[in-house]
Amino acid sequence: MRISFFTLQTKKILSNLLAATFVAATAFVATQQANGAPRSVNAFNSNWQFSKGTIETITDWTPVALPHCWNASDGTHKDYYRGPGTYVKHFDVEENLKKNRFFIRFEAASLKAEVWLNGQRLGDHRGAFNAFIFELTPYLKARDNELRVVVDNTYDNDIAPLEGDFTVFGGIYRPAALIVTPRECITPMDMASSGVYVTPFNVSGTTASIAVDALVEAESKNLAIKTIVRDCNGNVKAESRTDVQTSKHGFKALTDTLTIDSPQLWQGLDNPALYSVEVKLLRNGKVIDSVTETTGFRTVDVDVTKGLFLNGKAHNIRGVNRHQDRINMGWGITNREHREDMELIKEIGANGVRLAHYPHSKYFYSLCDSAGMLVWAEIPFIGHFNDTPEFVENIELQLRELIRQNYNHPSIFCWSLFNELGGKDPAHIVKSLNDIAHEEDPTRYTVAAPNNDGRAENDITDLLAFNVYPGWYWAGPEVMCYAVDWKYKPEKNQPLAISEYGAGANIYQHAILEKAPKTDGHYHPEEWQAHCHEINYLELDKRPFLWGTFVWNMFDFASAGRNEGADPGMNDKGLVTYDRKHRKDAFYFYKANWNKREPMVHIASKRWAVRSGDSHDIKIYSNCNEVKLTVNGQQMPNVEPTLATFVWKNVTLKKGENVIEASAISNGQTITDSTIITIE
Ligand code: GCB
Repeated sequence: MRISFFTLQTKKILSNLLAATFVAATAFVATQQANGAPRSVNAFNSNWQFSKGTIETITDWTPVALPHCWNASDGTHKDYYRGPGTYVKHFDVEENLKKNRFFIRFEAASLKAEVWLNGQRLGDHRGAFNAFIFELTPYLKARDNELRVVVDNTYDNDIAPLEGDFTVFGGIYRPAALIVTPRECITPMDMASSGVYVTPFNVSGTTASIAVDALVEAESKNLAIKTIVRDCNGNVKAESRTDVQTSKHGFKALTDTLTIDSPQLWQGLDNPALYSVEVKLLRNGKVIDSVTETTGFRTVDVDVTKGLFLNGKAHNIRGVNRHQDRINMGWGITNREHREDMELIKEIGANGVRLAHYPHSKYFYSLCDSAGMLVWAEIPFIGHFNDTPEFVENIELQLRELIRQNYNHPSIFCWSLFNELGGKDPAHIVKSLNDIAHEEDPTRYTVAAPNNDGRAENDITDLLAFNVYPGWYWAGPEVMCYAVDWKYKPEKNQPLAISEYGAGANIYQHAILEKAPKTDGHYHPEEWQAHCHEINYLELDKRPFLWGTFVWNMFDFASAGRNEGADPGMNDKGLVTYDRKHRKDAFYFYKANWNKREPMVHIASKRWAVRSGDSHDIKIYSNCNEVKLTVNGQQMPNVEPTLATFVWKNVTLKKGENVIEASAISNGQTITDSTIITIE
């Protein structure tokens, strides 16, 4: 009985969550127009003209749609185009120019952008990953407006990142929107955030409160907000109206507090319950604008010896890192590719994700909300830095933008301030970033990912994590035990995680090696990656004080400066290939360990179909208790697994074709896998 009730509930929640994802992703458009408020958000992605270069040099234009990335095909070449690119779009305006305000919001443009409307410079934005917005109203005409955006991904001393193991793709690579609001409105001008900040507090199974701040631009008296909190079925759970005015981020803020009885908690993968928070701006009691955001009720506590707790339950993160690029698309991916990535991350069974090394698309954070993934969000402060006011101002801006734009996502539990800093002492910059993160958001942890012990900047953040590669860049994979234990210093009261570990692999290269291949060489056999992860993970899993472990990386990614493995310009440490078509063996090792929902059996090294030698180990990953193996129809004696890995040692294979069949039974259902190994 209990089981079927739970299943029904889960199904219902899942289907509601799909709807919730849609609402979250299209919140501006779908919800704000539906309630009759005059705000509209209009996709502004079609009918752009593009050319590399600046207006003075351009002769030819190409029609493009956003998202657009000009390095889609050369992003893995070491001399990929880094320079300016110009976008122009002509448009008319249907709305009443006098009654409305008009804003252009870009979700990202790399690395910097300068925007003009009808020959008037509106401003610029520096940083490749956050959204930015400009008001068009003063220069807008009813007919034939020209919007021009000059984007430039040339290396810039003042803009982070100054280095990094990834291609800095160029273009307006995320969507754009034309936002039309009434003259008095909830402002979209607070660093391109929604203007509504929702802060859950006093969260427990019996009650939860939220503080709501709506930032408005309005001179009228008699302003108020009405806030309506709904569960994922659309049932109203709390409602309130207030005219309390304060100020926030330099804007007039209308603030309210609401309490929900018996909230469904946002409980990770098991039940990522979401709530919508609709904020209506009222003038003399009449609705003049509204914005809807998504929230979730949860507590995250991290203890230096016991690890991470979600709503009081032990919940150490078993996660992966993600980069945002894709073969033949670069950074110009659509929601379809975001969803495909999320499905793979769900399939492997991860319960958290480090969105490295920079702010990712808001849509992806929303997918994490509805999937129940705990998210590590990050700014691109990587490697070396310039201790100049311009650079420091830029990295501080990127942090504030990340936080304001993504403040309401329940999945995000920490803000990461740097990755592997080197050179001169950056501690004063990290200290200032840490203060900014706490000032912007006192409810979340700060974290960082260094790779060296003993540096002053490592002591600053609330949580700490290290990038470690035993079994790849140094030593054997079993040295993970020392790598972790040397770094674990409970007396410092700074809970520890492993933010990166991993090894490269090419699915067309196969061998059983005794030690790591030459990592900068051209031979990265798939079997070593799997072996390295098995041994690394064995050590990590023995250490419950680690609040998180994050595989580097879920997907292969472009790194134009590399030339190793079989593909130049690539980092091949992904568990899945760059085109997302092939799951490497190490993917199945984690799936067998983490994904308890989908019974599976996977024979490793299937792509190594033709081999020499008459005896081979046969390895199978499975989340079932028992796996049966037959070789050429003959059943092998059962073996005991270690971490969901079943190994039959030295199995004799005949010359020619050998039929290998594996099966397991889970809940009365038989799961099988098979392959043919040809011995030459
Ligand atoms: C690291 C870096 C990451 C690299 C990775 C690697 O420690 O943080 O950006 O891609 O190592 O593969 O070398």
